[in-house]
Parts: sequence; structure tokens; C-alpha cells
Amino acid sequence: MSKKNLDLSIYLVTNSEMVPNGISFLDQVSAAIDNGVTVVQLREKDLDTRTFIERAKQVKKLTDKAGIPLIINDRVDIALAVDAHLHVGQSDMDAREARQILGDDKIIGVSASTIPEIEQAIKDGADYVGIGICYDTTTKKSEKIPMGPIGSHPLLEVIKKSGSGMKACLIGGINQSNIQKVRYGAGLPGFPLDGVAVVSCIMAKEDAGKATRELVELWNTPPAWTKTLDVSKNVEIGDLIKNTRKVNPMCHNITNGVAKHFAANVTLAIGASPIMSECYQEFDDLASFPNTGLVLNTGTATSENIAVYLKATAAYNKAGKPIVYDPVGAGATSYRKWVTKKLLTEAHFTVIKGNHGEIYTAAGKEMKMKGVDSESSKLTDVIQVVKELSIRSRSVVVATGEVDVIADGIFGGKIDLTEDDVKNQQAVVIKGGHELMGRITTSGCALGSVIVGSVAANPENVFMATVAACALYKKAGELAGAKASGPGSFEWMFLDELDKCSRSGSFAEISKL
Ligand code: 3NM
Ligand code: MG
Repeated sequence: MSKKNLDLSIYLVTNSEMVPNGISFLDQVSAAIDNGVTVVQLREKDLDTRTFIERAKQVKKLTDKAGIPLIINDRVDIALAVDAHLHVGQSDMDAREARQILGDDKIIGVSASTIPEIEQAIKDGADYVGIGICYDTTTKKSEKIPMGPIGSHPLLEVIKKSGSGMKACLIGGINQSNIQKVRYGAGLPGFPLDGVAVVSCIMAKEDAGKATRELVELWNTPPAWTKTLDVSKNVEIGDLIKNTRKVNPMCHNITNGVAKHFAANVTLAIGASPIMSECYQEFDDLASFPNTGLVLNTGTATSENIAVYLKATAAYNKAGKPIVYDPVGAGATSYRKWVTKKLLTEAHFTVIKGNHGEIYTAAGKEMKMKGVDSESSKLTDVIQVVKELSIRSRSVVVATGEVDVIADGIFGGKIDLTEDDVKNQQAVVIKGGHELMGRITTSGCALGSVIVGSVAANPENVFMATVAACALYKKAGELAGAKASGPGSFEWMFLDELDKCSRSGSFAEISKL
């Protein structure tokens, strides 16, 4: 094993206390090694030195045989004694001192959670960093706040820019249910994530071998919601719109109280079936239906509802079904900002849709909000922010307004993006609609239902299905606006036009960017 081909992809950190009764520590580690972990870190907090050395020697035999590195946590003396590598935390010996003792051939890794810690690790010549915490964990007591895959980006950007070649893995709460999301969501264009470090999802399992095989398999597979059947096929927008009617997808709406009635009617008008459930007991069942998707509109984000949102996103992510996220009023209050950050940390969204202010907030940028209405921004700025957020969140992002701006961050389910992929990113603007659309309540919210209907019916092409939904919606608005005498007649005329356009496959003007 040379340092150059260090493979961090499935990095096991041991913990002898959580091994199930009846299984020995060594058997557990051995099962993990035989089934594909690429690194083992021996992390023993309570062993006396002699027992620690004994254990390290036993594990070293296994890792040597498998040709993978053994890394000792914290104890440079033990690493020296058994000729192993070293991992240090922020309160341990620093990496530079450890390097002087262990020499250049040894791998030295550092735990880091902040930009200064990353910069220091680079300066100290660390070979890799373990960045945490990704998600909540009960394995290690810590005050750290989960950063999620998106939250790791600023740290990974520092490493990428440094050109140091230092590698990175994420740690904390990573397991079989979220490893795909972590790899897909944490990688930067031209700088993919090197791996995940895990403890309990192997060490605490009855069948550690199976648990490891699952992790390896999932690491190498894009998440189900990025499924792409054939992107090379020429898709006609009108066909996608008509296909939605034919498929009759189910749109599960979790939305605010004001929007429910109109969203259900809009869903029916495009030939989809609405269901308005907020009962978490049925989320797994609903997510298992074919051609189903969820609209998550967080307009009424009570603390009770947030628990419901998290259960719903978990169910749809697990089933690999699309979720359209509408972060209503995201920037209006610090509470709503927190909700947005929490959801982007915990879940993956197929599509994120909002007005300028909401999209700016989701992208972590400031923009003034008037209640849930946002001020508008220069189009070129909006396009930039939409593209940036789509790459970060690996979602299709829609910023609605006088023109809709849509960018693809899914790239047909490609896991590791290159800089060239980003240069060739698909993005469009859609013109049309009518000023009256802004004068009836929840016309913006209901667009989420149209998008999810289109995506659930056409899952082989999420980006174009989103474009189709927005262009259909704008066309119906344009036609109804031309006939209506005010907001009242506009509301019912809009439903009529939406129904008609969805049957004929009509849509507004789309320009490629
Ligand atoms: N170090 P699990 S979090 C050992 O943030 C460790 O540096 C962390 O355990 C850090 O995979 C952690 O069971 C525990 O959640 C990770
Ligand atoms: Mg330590």
C-alpha cells in the first residue's frame, strides 16, 4: 500500500463497545475487511497501552493481508510500535509534529470541521482530512452541528483551491441510507469526495460483511432519483406535457393552508391526481406507488410540521421518488432560514423551486424579502445564482418571476462532475405568463404540483420535464390573462386554459442559455 493510491472510499473507524453480543471484535473487523472496506482506523479510547498494542498487531495482520492501511487514532507511540499510520484530532498531537516522528512514508490524517482547521491540516502536510459531522451521530459526543453534504462544500473548496492533493472524507451519521446522497451531494466539479468514514453502520451490525458490501455497492451507484433512461433521445416538450395526462401521476402535496385547494385543482387540470396527506404513518406507502412525487411547500413551517417534512423527505428519498421543494418565504425570518438550511442538509430534492428571494436564501445569499414576497434581482445575477445552487444541491433549480430561470444540476445522474460538465450545463429561461398571475394567491405554490406531476410522469428526464411544466404553466397564464377582466375571472380561466394546454401540449417560449 503506497500513500499515492490511498483509497478512502469506505473507511472503517472501529469501536469495540458496539459490537453485538456473541461476535468478537476481531471477527467483526475481519468481516468488514473481507467485504471491501478500504481503510481501517483503530480507535480505542479506554484500552491500556499493552492491550492496545496487542489488538493493533492482530488487526495489522488482517489489513496487511488485504493490502489496506491500518491507521491508529491519536497514539503516535502505538503507530510506531506496530508500524502503522496515524489519525489525529484537534486536541491531539498536531500533524506536523507527528510527521517528524513518523516520517514521510506514513499516512497522517486529521479531523477537521472548520476552514482554519482545514488550512492548518494542509500546512502541516496531512494526507487527508476527516470532515465532520455530516449528520447527527450518537457514536461520538460532540457539540458539532451537522453540515450535510452541501455544508462541506466551503471546506472542500479550500482543499481544491490549495492544489495540495490532500484527500477528504466525510464522517458522522453516514450509513447505508444516505451514503449515495453524501457522495453525489458533497463532490465538487473537478474535485470528487474521496470517501466516507463510518463506525456504527458496520461495527454495530449483526452481519458486518453484508453491511460493508451494501456500502461498497451504494457508493458506486448514483441515487435512484437521478435515474435517467435515455438523455440522448430527443424529447419534445409537448409530448412530455401530454404524457403527464396519459400517465396520470400522483402528486402528494404537503403544502400550506392557503395553497391546498388551488394546488389540488391545478393538479387535476394537468391530468394528475392530488393527495394532500400530512400523516407520516402513510408516507412510505405513498412513496411506493408508481409515478408518484412529493411537493414539499414549507409555507406553514410549525415545529410539528418540520418533523413531518423530515419524515416525508426521508420516505421519498428512500424510495427514489422525486421531491419538489418550495422554500416559501425562505429568507423572510431567521427561523425560515434555519428551516431551509435544515432541509437542504438532511434531504435531497429533485427540484428546488422558488421566487428570487427564496432561491437566493437556499443558495446561502442575502436578499431583502417583504413577507413571503421577494424583490426581484437583475436577470444575469439570478441566472448565476440558479446555476450555482443547482450544482451545489445537485437538483434542478427553478427561479420564478417575470421570466422563469431553470438550470440542471442532475446531469443525468452522473456522480462525479468535471469542470467541463459545468461549462456545458443545461439552462433555459421561459417567457410568458401574465401580470394577473401575481394577483391571485398561491399561483406560485401550485406550480410545484405541476412540476412534480411532470417529473413523476417523465422520470427519465427530470430537467426537461421541469421545463415542460413551467412552460405549460406560463402559457396557461398568458392565455387566461388575455381574456380575464380581473383576478377573479383570471383564477377560473387559468384552470380552464391549463386543462386545455395540457391536452394540446401547448407551452410558452423557451430560450436556451
Ligand atoms: N469522529 P458513526 S464523528 C469517530 O466529527 C467520529 O470527527 C467524528 O460515527 C468527527 O459513523 C465520529 O457511527 C463518529 O455516526 C461517527
Ligand atoms: Mg482524538
